[in-house]
Amino acid sequence: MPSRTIGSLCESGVIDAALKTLEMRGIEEEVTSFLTFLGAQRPRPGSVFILVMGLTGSGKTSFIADSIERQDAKVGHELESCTNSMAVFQARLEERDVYLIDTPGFDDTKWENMEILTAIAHYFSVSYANNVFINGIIYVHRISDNKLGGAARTNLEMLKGLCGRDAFPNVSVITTMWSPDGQERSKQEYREQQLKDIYLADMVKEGTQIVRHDWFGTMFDRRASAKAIFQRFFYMWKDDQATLQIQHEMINRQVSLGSTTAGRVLQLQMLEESKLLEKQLENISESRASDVQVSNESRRGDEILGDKGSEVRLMLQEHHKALEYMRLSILEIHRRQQERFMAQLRKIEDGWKDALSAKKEDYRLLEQEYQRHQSLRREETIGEREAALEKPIRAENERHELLSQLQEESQIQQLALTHALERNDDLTKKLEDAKIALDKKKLETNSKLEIAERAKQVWNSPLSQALVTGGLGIVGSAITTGKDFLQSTMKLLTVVEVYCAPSNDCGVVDD
Ligand SMILES: Nc1nc2c(ncn2[C@@H]2O[C@H](COP(=O)(O)OP(=O)(O)OP(=O)(O)O)[C@@H](O)[C@H]2O)c(=O)[nH]1
Ligand SMILES: [Mg+2]
Repeated sequence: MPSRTIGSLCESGVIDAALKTLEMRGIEEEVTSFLTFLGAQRPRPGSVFILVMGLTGSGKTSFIADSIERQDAKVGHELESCTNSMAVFQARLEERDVYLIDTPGFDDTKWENMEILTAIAHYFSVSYANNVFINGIIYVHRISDNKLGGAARTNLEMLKGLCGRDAFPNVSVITTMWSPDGQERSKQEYREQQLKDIYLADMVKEGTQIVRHDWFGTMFDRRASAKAIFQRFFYMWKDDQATLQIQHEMINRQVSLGSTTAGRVLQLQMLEESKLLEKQLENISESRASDVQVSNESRRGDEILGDKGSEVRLMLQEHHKALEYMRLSILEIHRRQQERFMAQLRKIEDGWKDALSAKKEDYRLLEQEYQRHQSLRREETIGEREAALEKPIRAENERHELLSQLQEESQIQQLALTHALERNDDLTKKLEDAKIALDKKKLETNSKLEIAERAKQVWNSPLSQALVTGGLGIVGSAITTGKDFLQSTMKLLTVVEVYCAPSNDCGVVDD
């Protein structure tokens, strides 16, 4: 397989798909854990259930993730919209299944608190009704908060109302976000003391423990601290069971949510807030009525007041709706929660289906693109192959042409060579003939020279002197006419030979 870059993996969606698979596995696991917590799926014997509560941002999820080494506990997904942001994480410890139930924190907006309380009351009641018992409760408290007011106070009140006195020994308050040293730490230590002595005094008296999640430096230190705290409580709680007050009230006593201790705390706060909202609305109306001057400025002010009035009215409506909800029995809450759960699930399912259709369309387009690319590639390949085939053919043809040219040239050269050879033969023959002729000539000349030499000797001999007179005329005329000396000499010799014929040496020399 060819190596692929991260970039190409991202583009092809491989990483996306892998992450989605992990997320799906996470969702599947979380649903299973959630169902086990509700008792819809039987927990294994010895399973330990721990409820984790605390203000938003106090460090609940981080603590869960660190204490059971489940960093994926931080992954939030769509399912939380079904479970009102409640999530259950499972781990194995000492050969037991441990379930940590992460809950949303109560805050300043009371009608939202109502939703949170309804969800907690509902799920914990269902769980209890199905014989699933809570072993321990961890309450995470941010020690860095300046004062214990507003949402922090509501949270503590709700904690007490939900757990009840009987469950106080099973509660551990974990303080987070400690400063390492200095003045801030002194203030935090003072706040911790206040918690023990004032705000949580009743709980501490009943056995609630307050511990510091006091770590500085690395993530490793943070995890080590969380693990140590968690293990300490795990050994304390693993064989203990606590019935939360809200469970007892809603299941055993079958009271409405508004009649539970936690419900009453919230109801009281909501009524107080409703009164404040009504007062605000009254003030707004009065301000608008007294504003008689019709100027641009006052008109703008009136608009603002009108907007504020609508906002307050809407909040009041939510409050009344929430207070209405308080009167519902657990069965009615259960029915409504179930409806809500199913509606959310359908929404998620629709979202997933839409996403699937979009993915299918993506895939179809991709497939189309791929096919188009393949056919192009095929055409290209054929073209390339043809070109590849054409190349040697062309080369072969060129070679062929060159060969014929060479052959032609070679034939011409051969012919020329043959001609040349023939000519050469001719010339050789001619040369030989010439040579023979030359040799002959040489011989002739030599012999003639010899004769001439001899003639000279004869000329110089005393006898020839005697003959000079007779022959002188001939030699003289030869010289004067410029004729070949040899010819003259020959003639002369002929004369001499005539005279010398009887004896070759004529005996003249000897004489
Ligand atoms: N300094 C410090 N930061 C912490 C500590 N515990 C958690 N945090 C940080 O606080 C922030 C909130 O932590 P979470 O664990 O998400 O808080 P939470 O209570 O689950 O918040 P919600 O889910 O919104 O209710 C994160 O950025 C954490 O990293 C701690 O002990 N010290
Ligand atoms: Mg959280």
